[in-house]
Amino acid sequence: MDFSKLMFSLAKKATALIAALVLMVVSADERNLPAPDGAEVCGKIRYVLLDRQLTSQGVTNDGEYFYFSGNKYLAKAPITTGETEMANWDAIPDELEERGCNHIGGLSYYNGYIYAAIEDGPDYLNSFIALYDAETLSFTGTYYELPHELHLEGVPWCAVDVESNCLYTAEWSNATVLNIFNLDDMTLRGTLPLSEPIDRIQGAELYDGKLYLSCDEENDQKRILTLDVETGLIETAFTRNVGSQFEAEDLTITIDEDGPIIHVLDRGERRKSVNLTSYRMVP
Ligand SMILES: [Ca+2]
Repeated sequence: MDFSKLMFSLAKKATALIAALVLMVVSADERNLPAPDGAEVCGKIRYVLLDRQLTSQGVTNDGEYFYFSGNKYLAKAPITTGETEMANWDAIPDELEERGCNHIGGLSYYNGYIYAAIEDGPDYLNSFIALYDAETLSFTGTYYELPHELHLEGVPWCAVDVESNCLYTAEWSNATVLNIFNLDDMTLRGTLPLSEPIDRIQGAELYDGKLYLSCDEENDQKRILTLDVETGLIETAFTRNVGSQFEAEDLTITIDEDGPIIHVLDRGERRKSVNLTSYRMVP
């Protein structure tokens, strides 16, 4: 083995060792988290070090891969292992960076594309949906500007509805309506009044006629809400009890023979990990 290969192999081993140590610390730190109400935890993946940067904001899936976003990054990991195996470290296109964009938020997969919500915090004057090739994670060249008057605090998430051929967004703070855009050209189809305002929603995905919403409440509950896309009715699906030391981020849903599994990202500032926790709802 030549010297550079030896150094690379040593560096990889050292990184794996550090990751194992960090994982041990964060796992021990989470021992006493309370159980959720209305759901059971059926899996948890912890991401640390570089993987934590890649996975800290958005998540979606195509049945085979999870797709993640960090502030400026995209990554993918097989659902079976959860191990990141491809990344785009410069995912915000130049034309959107020139408009001040610095944050890729929630993701939604459809038909070979990742639909990504991109915004320009802290000004929040420019909100976009950008399309990425799910196979390569590269930007397709297609993006759409969203109306500012419906996104006064940016666009934290988006969710595709295949059946209705549309994409949903909402305001981040105290949203009173759901925004509905035609998927083909992102023109506004309309807005749906909600049965009650929803606050601090960080991510969403559609399952069986309802949007499941990840709510970053400023308490320990971090509920998952449902929004009926026909009626606008808001209900609590289950309560995660994750703790306020985590920031709830995006979610995604997979389906197996026993029904839906809801996978939710949480970003721990103090705990130095991003967790993807999988829940199965119980009656
Ligand atoms: Ca999502």
